[in-house]
Amino acid sequence: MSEKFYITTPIYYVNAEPHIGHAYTTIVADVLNRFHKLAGSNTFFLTGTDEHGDKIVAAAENAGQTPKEYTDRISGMFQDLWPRLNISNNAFIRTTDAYHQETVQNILSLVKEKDDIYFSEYEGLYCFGCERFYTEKELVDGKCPDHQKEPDIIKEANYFFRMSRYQEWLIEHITENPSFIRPERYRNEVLSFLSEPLEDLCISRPKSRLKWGITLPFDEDFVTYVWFDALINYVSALGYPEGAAFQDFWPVAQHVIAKDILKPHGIYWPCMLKSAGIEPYQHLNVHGYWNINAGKMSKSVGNVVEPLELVDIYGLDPFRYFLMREMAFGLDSEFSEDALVQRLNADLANDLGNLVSRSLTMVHKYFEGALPSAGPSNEEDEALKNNAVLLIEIYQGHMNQLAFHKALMAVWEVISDVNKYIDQMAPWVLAKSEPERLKTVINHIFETLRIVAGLVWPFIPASAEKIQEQLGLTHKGDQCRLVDLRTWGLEKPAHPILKAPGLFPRIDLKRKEKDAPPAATKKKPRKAKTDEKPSAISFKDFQKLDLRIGVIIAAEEIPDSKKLLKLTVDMGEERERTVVAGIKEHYRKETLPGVQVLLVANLEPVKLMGVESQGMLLAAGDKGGLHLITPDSAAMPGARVK
Ligand code: ME8
Repeated sequence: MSEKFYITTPIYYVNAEPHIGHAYTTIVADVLNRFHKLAGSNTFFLTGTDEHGDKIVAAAENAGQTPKEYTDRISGMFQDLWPRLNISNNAFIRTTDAYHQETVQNILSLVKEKDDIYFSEYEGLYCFGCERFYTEKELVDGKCPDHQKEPDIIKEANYFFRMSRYQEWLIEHITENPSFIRPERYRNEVLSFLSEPLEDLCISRPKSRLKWGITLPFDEDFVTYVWFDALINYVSALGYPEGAAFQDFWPVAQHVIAKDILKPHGIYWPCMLKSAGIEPYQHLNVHGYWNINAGKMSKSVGNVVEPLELVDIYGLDPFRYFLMREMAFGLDSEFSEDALVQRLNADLANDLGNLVSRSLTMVHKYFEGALPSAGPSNEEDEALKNNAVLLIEIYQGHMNQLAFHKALMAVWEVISDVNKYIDQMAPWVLAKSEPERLKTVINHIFETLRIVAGLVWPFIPASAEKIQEQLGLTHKGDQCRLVDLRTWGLEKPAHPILKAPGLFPRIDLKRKEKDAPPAATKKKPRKAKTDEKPSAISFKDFQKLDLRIGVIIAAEEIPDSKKLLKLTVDMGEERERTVVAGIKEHYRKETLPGVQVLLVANLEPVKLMGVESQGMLLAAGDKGGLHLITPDSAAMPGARVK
C-alpha cells in the first residue's frame, strides 16, 4: 500500500483578486503535492475560497452586486487561475457549498453537545477588517496592527467556544510534537502566545448585523463566525465524518499558510478539532511574506503584483522557479522583477536550457539520436554518477524540511557538474579520437539529465516533461518515481532522442529601462527614411558571402574586455578558427562548447583587444537579448549555407 499525503492551502477570501502571495502559497502546495507523487505517495491536494462574513458583504456592495453574484465571480477567478499556473489540485472547495455548510453545522452541534459552547453578553473592541475582537494588549497605539484603524466598541450577546479548556492540552501537544508547527520560529510564537491565559472564542454574529453566513444549528438568529466556518473546510472537503477520503487522508493532513493566519490555524483549529473529537492535523507549514519595496503588498498602496501578468511576460515555469528558488520558506522575501529576470537568464536559460540543448545536439550529431550504451567508466564518469545519485537523497532531505531553495541549489550544483564534465571530456575531440569513450560520456550525460528532469518536475512541470519527452523517457511527469531515478541505466529511450528547441528564451535585463519612459519622451529625432533600412544588395553580392556552420569547442575570456569572448570553432575539414564575439554579456562561457553556430567565413581577419578574429558569428538581437543563430538540427561542421 502506498503512503498517503494530504496538503491544503488557505481558502482565500474573495474580497480581492488573486495576487502573487496567493500564487506562492498555492505553488508551494503544488510542489509538495508533486514531490510526494514522485516519492510514490497517493496524494490529495485541496484549495478553495472563503466566502462568508462582513468583508465579503462590503466588497459585494462596493461592486454593486449581491454577495452570491460577487462570490461566484471572484471565486471563478481563482478557479480559472490555478490551471494556468499548472496547479494540480484534486478539489476546490467554496464555503458556500451546501455540503460544507452542513458539515459546519454538524461540528457545531457536536461541540455544543460537549458543552463547549455557551451564550454570553460581551463588550469588546472589534475590527471589522479582521472580523474579530481585539484585546487592548494586541492593539498598537490603540489601533488594529493590520488595518491601522481604531476598533469599534461592540456590545452584543453571542455564542462562545470554550477554547480555554484546551490550552493545556495544546501546549502539551505542541511540546511533544516538535514538527507540529514549523519552521520553529512560528512554533515558538504560538507557544509564547499560549503562555498567557487563552480567552474563549466568540463564534457567532447576530443576524441583525450580518446575514451572509452559516446559520447556527441551535439558534436561527445567529450566523457562524467566519473563522469557525472556514477552518472546517479542511475536513468537509474530505467528506467528514464518513467519507473514505477523510479516513484515508485526514491522519496525514498538512496545511500551508503564511504567518498572517498563524493564530487561527495554530490555536483555534487544533482546539476545535480536539473538542469535536477529531485528531489534530500532522503539520502546519508557515511561510513568510512577499514584500514589495520593503513594504507589504496592498491594494491601497497600489503595489499588488498580479501573477498572470508576470506569467505572460516571462513564462509560467520561470515564474514558478523564481518564487521557489528565491524565498527561504519561513522568512520574508523581497519581490523584484529584475531578480526574476536574472534567475531566468542565469539558472534556466544558461545553465539548464543550454545543458539540455548541447547534450541533445551531441546525441544527434554523433549517434543520430540513438542513445549509445556505456562502455567501461573512468574516475570522472564515476564521480558524475555518484554526485547525481547522491543528489536524489540530498534533494529529498531538503524537500522534507520544506527547504525548497536548498533542494534547487543542490540540483543546480549537479547541472553545473555536468556542464563541467562536458567541457573536460570534450566530446567533440573524442568524436575524432576515441569513439568508444564518446559513447560512455554521452550515456553518462543522458543518465544525469534523466535524474535532473525528474527532480525539477515538481517545480517546473511543463519544462521537465518537455525534457523527458526529448530524452525519449517512458516515465514522464507524474509517472516518474524517485526510486526509478535511483537506478542508473534503468530506462532506455522509447524513441530516438529529440532535438531540443530552446527551453527558456533569455530576457534582456535592459528591456524595462528601454520600454519604461513613454515613447514620446524617448524618441530620437527621426533620420531620413532611406537610412532606416539597409539598402538592397544584388544576388551576386549576396553570393559573395561565405556562410558556414561551426561548432564552438572552447570559449575563453579576453582580459579587460566586458563584451568579448575568444572562441575556438571547429570548421570540419578546414583548420579550427579563432573568432572574437561580442556575446559575453549574454552567454556564460562554460555553456558554449558544443553549440553549433553560423559563421561569416570570408571576412578579412581583424584584431580585437589584441586577438585576431577569423570570422564573425551571426546572432539576432531583440528585446529578449542576443540569440546565436544555430541550425535546427546538427549539421556537419564546415557545411556551407546555401
Ligand atoms: O486569510 N506573501 O484569506 P486571504 C505571501 N480566508 N503570501 C501571502 C501574501 C504575501 N504578501 N499575501 C497573502 C484568509 N498571502 C482566510 C484564510 S483558511 C481556513 C482562511 C497568502 O485571502 C498566504 O497564504 O487573506 C496567506 O496566509 C493567505 O494568502 C491569506 O489569504
